[in-house]
Amino acid sequence: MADDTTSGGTPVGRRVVLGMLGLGAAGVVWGSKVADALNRVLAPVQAMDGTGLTSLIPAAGRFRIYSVVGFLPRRSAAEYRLKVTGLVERPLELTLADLKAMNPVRLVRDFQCVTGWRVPEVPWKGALLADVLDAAGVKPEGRALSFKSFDGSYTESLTLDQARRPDVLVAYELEDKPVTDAHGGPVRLYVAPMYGYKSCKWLEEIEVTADVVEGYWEERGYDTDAWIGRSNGRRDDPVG
Ligand SMILES: Nc1nc2c(c(=O)[nH]1)N[C@H]1C(S)=C(S)[C@@H](COP(=O)(O)O)O[C@H]1N2
Ligand SMILES: [Mo]
Repeated sequence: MADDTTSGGTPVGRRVVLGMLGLGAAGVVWGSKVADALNRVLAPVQAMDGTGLTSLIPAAGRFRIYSVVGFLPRRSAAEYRLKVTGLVERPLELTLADLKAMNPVRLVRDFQCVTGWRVPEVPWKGALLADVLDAAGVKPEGRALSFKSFDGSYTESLTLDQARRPDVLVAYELEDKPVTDAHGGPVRLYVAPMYGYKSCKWLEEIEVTADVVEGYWEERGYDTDAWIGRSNGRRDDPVG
Protein backbone atom coordinates (compact mmCIF):
# COMPACT_ATOMS: atom_id res chain seq x y z
CA MET A 1 0.00 0.00 0.00
CA ALA A 2 1.58 3.26 -1.11
CA ASP A 3 0.58 6.24 -3.23
CA ASP A 4 -2.18 4.28 -4.97
CA THR A 5 -4.16 4.63 -1.75
CA THR A 6 -4.07 8.40 -2.05
CA SER A 7 -7.56 9.81 -2.15
CA GLY A 8 -8.05 13.52 -2.11
CA GLY A 9 -11.19 15.33 -1.15
CA THR A 10 -12.99 16.60 1.87
CA PRO A 11 -15.73 13.90 2.04
CA VAL A 12 -13.23 11.14 2.78
CA GLY A 13 -11.57 13.27 5.43
CA ARG A 14 -14.89 14.01 7.08
CA ARG A 15 -15.94 10.40 7.15
CA VAL A 16 -12.67 9.28 8.65
CA VAL A 17 -12.70 12.00 11.27
CA LEU A 18 -16.28 11.24 12.24
CA GLY A 19 -15.38 7.57 12.48
CA MET A 20 -12.55 8.43 14.82
CA LEU A 21 -14.89 10.45 16.99
CA GLY A 22 -16.96 7.29 17.39
CA LEU A 23 -20.01 8.62 15.59
CA GLY A 24 -19.86 6.11 12.74
CA ALA A 25 -19.97 7.22 9.11
CA ALA A 26 -23.25 5.46 8.34
CA GLY A 27 -25.29 7.20 10.99
CA VAL A 28 -24.29 10.72 10.04
CA VAL A 29 -26.92 12.84 8.35
CA TRP A 30 -25.20 15.68 6.52
CA GLY A 31 -26.67 19.06 7.14
CA SER A 32 -27.69 18.18 10.66
CA LYS A 33 -26.76 20.46 13.50
CA VAL A 34 -24.31 17.86 14.76
CA ALA A 35 -22.46 17.73 11.46
CA ASP A 36 -22.38 21.51 11.19
CA ALA A 37 -20.88 21.80 14.63
CA LEU A 38 -18.30 19.15 13.87
CA ASN A 39 -17.32 20.85 10.65
CA ARG A 40 -16.69 24.06 12.52
CA VAL A 41 -14.51 22.26 15.01
CA LEU A 42 -12.71 20.38 12.27
CA ALA A 43 -12.39 23.32 9.89
CA PRO A 44 -8.59 23.03 9.66
CA VAL A 45 -8.91 19.47 8.37
CA GLN A 46 -8.96 19.82 4.62
CA ALA A 47 -8.14 16.49 3.07
CA MET A 48 -7.15 12.87 3.50
CA ASP A 49 -4.22 11.32 1.72
CA GLY A 50 -2.21 8.11 1.94
CA THR A 51 -0.74 8.74 5.37
CA GLY A 52 -3.41 10.76 7.02
CA LEU A 53 -5.45 13.83 7.44
CA THR A 54 -3.73 16.88 6.09
CA SER A 55 -4.43 20.10 7.82
CA LEU A 56 -3.63 22.90 5.43
CA ILE A 57 -3.03 25.55 8.04
CA PRO A 58 -0.95 28.48 6.77
CA ALA A 59 1.71 27.96 9.45
CA ALA A 60 2.69 24.70 7.78
CA GLY A 61 4.99 26.47 5.33
CA ARG A 62 6.70 23.91 3.12
CA PHE A 63 5.20 20.90 4.89
CA ARG A 64 1.88 19.16 5.08
CA ILE A 65 0.74 18.82 8.66
CA TYR A 66 -0.55 15.41 9.67
CA SER A 67 -2.48 14.26 12.69
CA VAL A 68 -4.28 10.92 12.63
CA VAL A 69 -6.49 12.05 15.51
CA GLY A 70 -7.79 15.02 13.50
CA PHE A 71 -6.64 17.67 15.95
CA LEU A 72 -3.31 19.09 17.06
CA PRO A 73 -2.51 18.15 20.66
CA ARG A 74 -0.68 20.71 22.76
CA ARG A 75 1.78 20.45 25.63
CA SER A 76 3.82 23.37 26.93
CA ALA A 77 7.60 23.22 27.07
CA ALA A 78 7.42 23.62 30.87
CA GLU A 79 5.09 20.68 31.47
CA TYR A 80 6.65 18.42 28.83
CA ARG A 81 8.17 15.09 29.99
CA LEU A 82 9.68 12.27 27.94
CA LYS A 83 9.36 8.87 29.60
CA VAL A 84 11.86 6.11 28.87
CA THR A 85 10.41 2.81 30.08
CA GLY A 86 10.48 -0.94 29.58
CA LEU A 87 13.68 -2.97 29.45
CA VAL A 88 15.99 -0.32 30.93
CA GLU A 89 18.22 -0.15 34.01
CA ARG A 90 16.94 3.34 34.95
CA PRO A 91 13.46 4.43 33.85
CA LEU A 92 13.64 8.16 33.04
CA GLU A 93 11.35 11.15 32.95
CA LEU A 94 13.22 13.82 31.03
CA THR A 95 12.35 17.50 30.87
CA LEU A 96 13.06 19.60 27.80
CA ALA A 97 16.03 21.07 29.71
CA ASP A 98 17.36 17.55 30.34
CA LEU A 99 17.21 16.83 26.60
CA LYS A 100 18.90 20.12 25.73
CA ALA A 101 21.69 19.36 28.21
CA MET A 102 22.65 16.34 26.11
CA ASN A 103 25.08 16.77 23.23
CA PRO A 104 23.06 18.65 20.56
CA VAL A 105 23.14 17.35 16.99
CA ARG A 106 22.03 19.40 13.97
CA LEU A 107 21.20 17.65 10.70
CA VAL A 108 20.05 19.09 7.37
CA ARG A 109 18.16 16.55 5.28
CA ASP A 110 15.28 16.30 2.82
CA PHE A 111 12.02 15.34 4.55
CA GLN A 112 10.14 12.76 2.54
CA CYS A 113 6.60 11.45 3.07
CA VAL A 114 5.83 8.05 1.62
CA THR A 115 2.91 9.59 -0.30
CA GLY A 116 5.39 11.49 -2.46
CA TRP A 117 5.84 15.02 -1.11
CA ARG A 118 9.31 16.11 -0.14
CA VAL A 119 10.69 19.18 1.62
CA PRO A 120 14.31 19.81 0.63
CA GLU A 121 17.07 20.56 3.10
CA VAL A 122 15.27 20.80 6.41
CA PRO A 123 17.40 21.61 9.47
CA TRP A 124 16.65 19.56 12.59
CA LYS A 125 18.23 19.72 16.02
CA GLY A 126 17.97 17.47 19.04
CA ALA A 127 19.63 14.89 21.23
CA LEU A 128 20.80 11.66 19.68
CA LEU A 129 18.30 8.92 20.47
CA ALA A 130 21.38 6.79 21.22
CA ASP A 131 22.39 9.20 24.02
CA VAL A 132 18.89 9.08 25.52
CA LEU A 133 19.06 5.29 25.48
CA ASP A 134 22.50 5.29 27.10
CA ALA A 135 21.20 7.55 29.87
CA ALA A 136 18.52 4.95 30.64
CA GLY A 137 20.76 1.92 30.11
CA VAL A 138 19.17 -0.65 27.80
CA LYS A 139 19.03 -4.14 29.31
CA PRO A 140 20.59 -6.98 27.25
CA GLU A 141 17.17 -8.39 26.35
CA GLY A 142 16.03 -5.04 24.88
CA ARG A 143 16.19 -5.18 21.09
CA ALA A 144 13.56 -2.73 19.87
CA LEU A 145 11.76 0.50 20.75
CA SER A 146 8.10 1.43 20.81
CA PHE A 147 7.34 5.17 20.56
CA LYS A 148 4.09 6.65 21.86
CA SER A 149 2.57 10.03 21.12
CA PHE A 150 0.60 12.19 23.56
CA ASP A 151 -2.06 12.48 20.84
CA GLY A 152 -3.25 9.21 22.41
CA SER A 153 -3.19 7.15 19.19
CA TYR A 154 0.02 7.30 17.18
CA THR A 155 2.78 4.78 17.73
CA GLU A 156 6.00 3.90 15.94
CA SER A 157 8.85 1.42 16.24
CA LEU A 158 12.54 0.96 15.50
CA THR A 159 14.97 -1.84 16.11
CA LEU A 160 17.72 -0.95 18.58
CA ASP A 161 20.30 -0.99 15.78
CA GLN A 162 18.26 1.50 13.74
CA ALA A 163 17.69 3.66 16.81
CA ARG A 164 21.41 3.93 17.55
CA ARG A 165 22.23 5.46 14.14
CA PRO A 166 23.83 8.92 14.23
CA ASP A 167 20.96 10.36 12.14
CA VAL A 168 18.10 9.53 14.51
CA LEU A 169 17.16 12.39 16.84
CA VAL A 170 14.86 13.22 19.69
CA ALA A 171 14.25 16.59 18.07
CA TYR A 172 13.30 19.88 19.72
CA GLU A 173 14.17 22.26 16.86
CA LEU A 174 12.92 22.31 13.28
CA GLU A 175 14.14 24.95 10.83
CA ASP A 176 16.20 26.44 13.68
CA LYS A 177 13.15 27.20 15.83
CA PRO A 178 11.43 25.24 18.59
CA VAL A 179 9.28 22.46 17.08
CA THR A 180 5.77 23.95 16.88
CA ASP A 181 2.59 22.28 18.13
CA ALA A 182 1.61 21.54 14.52
CA HIS A 183 4.92 19.80 13.80
CA GLY A 184 4.74 17.63 16.92
CA GLY A 185 6.42 19.81 19.54
CA PRO A 186 7.77 20.39 22.04
CA VAL A 187 9.59 17.15 21.14
CA ARG A 188 9.22 14.68 18.28
CA LEU A 189 11.24 11.86 16.86
CA TYR A 190 13.25 12.46 13.67
CA VAL A 191 14.41 9.38 11.76
CA ALA A 192 16.38 10.89 8.86
CA PRO A 193 16.90 7.80 6.66
CA MET A 194 13.25 6.70 6.76
CA TYR A 195 9.95 7.99 5.41
CA GLY A 196 8.17 10.62 7.49
CA TYR A 197 5.76 8.27 9.23
CA LYS A 198 8.60 6.89 11.37
CA SER A 199 9.13 10.38 12.85
CA CYS A 200 6.57 10.22 15.66
CA LYS A 201 5.16 13.64 16.57
CA TRP A 202 4.27 14.74 20.13
CA LEU A 203 6.64 12.13 21.53
CA GLU A 204 5.67 11.10 25.05
CA GLU A 205 7.20 7.70 25.73
CA ILE A 206 9.97 5.46 24.47
CA GLU A 207 9.49 1.89 25.64
CA VAL A 208 12.34 -0.58 25.21
CA THR A 209 10.89 -3.92 24.14
CA ALA A 210 12.24 -7.38 23.33
CA ASP A 211 10.67 -7.44 19.87
CA VAL A 212 9.41 -4.86 17.37
CA VAL A 213 5.85 -3.76 18.10
CA GLU A 214 4.42 -2.46 14.83
CA GLY A 215 3.28 1.14 14.74
CA TYR A 216 0.15 2.93 13.56
CA TRP A 217 0.92 2.94 9.82
CA GLU A 218 2.57 -0.48 9.84
CA GLU A 219 -0.69 -1.93 11.15
CA ARG A 220 -2.30 -0.28 8.11
CA GLY A 221 0.07 -1.79 5.55
CA TYR A 222 3.19 0.36 5.37
CA ASP A 223 6.65 -1.20 5.74
CA THR A 224 8.14 -1.49 9.23
CA ASP A 225 11.63 -0.85 7.84
CA ALA A 226 10.81 2.39 6.06
CA TRP A 227 14.13 3.22 4.33
CA ILE A 228 13.73 6.08 1.87
CA GLY A 229 14.17 4.84 -1.67
CA ARG A 230 14.03 1.12 -0.86
CA SER A 231 10.77 0.37 0.93
CA ASN A 232 7.04 0.61 0.32
CA GLY A 233 7.66 -0.09 -3.39
CA ARG A 234 9.05 3.41 -3.88
CA ARG A 235 12.10 4.55 -5.79
CA ASP A 236 12.81 7.93 -4.24
CA ASP A 237 16.38 9.19 -4.18
CA PRO A 238 18.00 8.31 -0.87
CA VAL A 239 18.55 11.25 1.51
CA GLY A 240 22.01 12.80 1.36
N1 LIG B 1 1.70 11.63 16.24
C1 LIG B 1 1.80 11.63 14.90
N2 LIG B 1 3.03 11.58 14.34
C2 LIG B 1 3.17 11.57 12.99
C3 LIG B 1 2.03 11.59 12.14
C4 LIG B 1 0.75 11.68 12.76
O1 LIG B 1 -0.30 11.73 12.10
N3 LIG B 1 0.68 11.69 14.14
N4 LIG B 1 2.18 11.54 10.76
C5 LIG B 1 3.46 11.01 10.26
C6 LIG B 1 3.66 11.26 8.84
S1 LIG B 1 2.88 10.20 7.76
C7 LIG B 1 4.50 12.23 8.37
S2 LIG B 1 4.85 12.39 6.72
C8 LIG B 1 5.09 13.22 9.30
C9 LIG B 1 4.64 14.62 8.91
O2 LIG B 1 5.23 15.57 9.75
P1 LIG B 1 4.63 17.06 9.76
O3 LIG B 1 3.17 16.94 10.14
O4 LIG B 1 5.45 17.80 10.77
O5 LIG B 1 4.80 17.59 8.36
O6 LIG B 1 4.75 13.00 10.66
C10 LIG B 1 4.64 11.63 11.03
N5 LIG B 1 4.42 11.54 12.46
MO1 LIG C 1 3.72 10.58 5.70
